[in-house]
Amino acid sequence: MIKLLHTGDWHLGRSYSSVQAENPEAAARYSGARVEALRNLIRTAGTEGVDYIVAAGDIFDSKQSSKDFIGTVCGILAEAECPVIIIPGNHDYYEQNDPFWKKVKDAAEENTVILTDSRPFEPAGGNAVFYPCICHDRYSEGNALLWLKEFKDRNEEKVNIGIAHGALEGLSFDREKKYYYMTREELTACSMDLWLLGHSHVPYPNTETIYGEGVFNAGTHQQTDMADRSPGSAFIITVDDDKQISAKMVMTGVLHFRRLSIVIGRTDTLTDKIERAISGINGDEYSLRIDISGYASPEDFEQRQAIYDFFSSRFISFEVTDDGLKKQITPKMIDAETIEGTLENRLLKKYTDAPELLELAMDIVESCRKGELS
Ligand SMILES: [Mn+2]
Repeated sequence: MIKLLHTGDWHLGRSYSSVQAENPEAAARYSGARVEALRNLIRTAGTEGVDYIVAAGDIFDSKQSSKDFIGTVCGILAEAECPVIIIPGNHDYYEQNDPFWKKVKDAAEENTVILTDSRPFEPAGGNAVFYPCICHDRYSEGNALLWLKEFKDRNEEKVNIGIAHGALEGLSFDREKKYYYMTREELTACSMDLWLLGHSHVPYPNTETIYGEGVFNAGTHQQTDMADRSPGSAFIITVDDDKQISAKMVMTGVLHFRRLSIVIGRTDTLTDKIERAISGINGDEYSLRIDISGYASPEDFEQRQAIYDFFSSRFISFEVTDDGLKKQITPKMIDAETIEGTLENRLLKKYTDAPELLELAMDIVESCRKGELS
């Protein structure tokens, strides 16, 4: 039996430059979270007692990382009680005599195995053989599986595990097929017992019923940004002596991004409605984007920025989009626009419970006055 932790897409050193200008504090937290989540992951591997940690590429966000930062990362990996097996991805791809990866290899401790050649790696005393498929560029229309398809010398006594980085058919959005695109058919053709992939930040599979197929995409260990729907996780995968596969997901992320959408009704106050939507969400760990629509009271509508600002300090980041929020039309406003007791005044007041109809009715009244209605 072997038990391993499958991870990838750490994107360490990601600078969040687009957040930097607006909110430098948040940018620093996002960058730091990727490192913190890695510490978390190493601890989890220890608790689970895995035989290996396998990271399927995009360890570093770019090949610009400083020597100091590389040292920090290698120090964290050295804390693991088992071998950490790493392959480059398309962000940190491997070139011939690569100076960046040389720096990483120099800084790495003994337990860290950096595979940069497409050839089998058989850890001594273990029950597994790893077959890394290496990215040599940022983009590639062909994937890196070719050598393995042609490879004849599999070790049938052991568990054969393929490791690759690229877009998996049906999971990654790669319409132009330029990110080492891999079909399931191609993976199957390599006759591996298990495939450990990286690239898409979303983990796959997401249900226990398909774990047995043996194709996994790790997903990122720390949710990347608002556009990323992944939970920040890793897989603990067990292959028993009959090569039966079982797996579970473990959570490793330390920060989260969440989108909420709320609709303000006629009797709601903006503050209460937001308060209710965010209740139970720990602001120290969350960046929120709230989409607000509906009808706010005139007071709330005028004060809305101050209301948002009041909440904003409670979260790492708090963004609001309220293009769909409108100012409610009140009886007072109807009386200001029309003469009390007239037909139009009475008509409009009939709709005060239905802001959408009232808005329409108001438009009609205005159009009639201007003689625009035809
Ligand atoms: Mn990638």
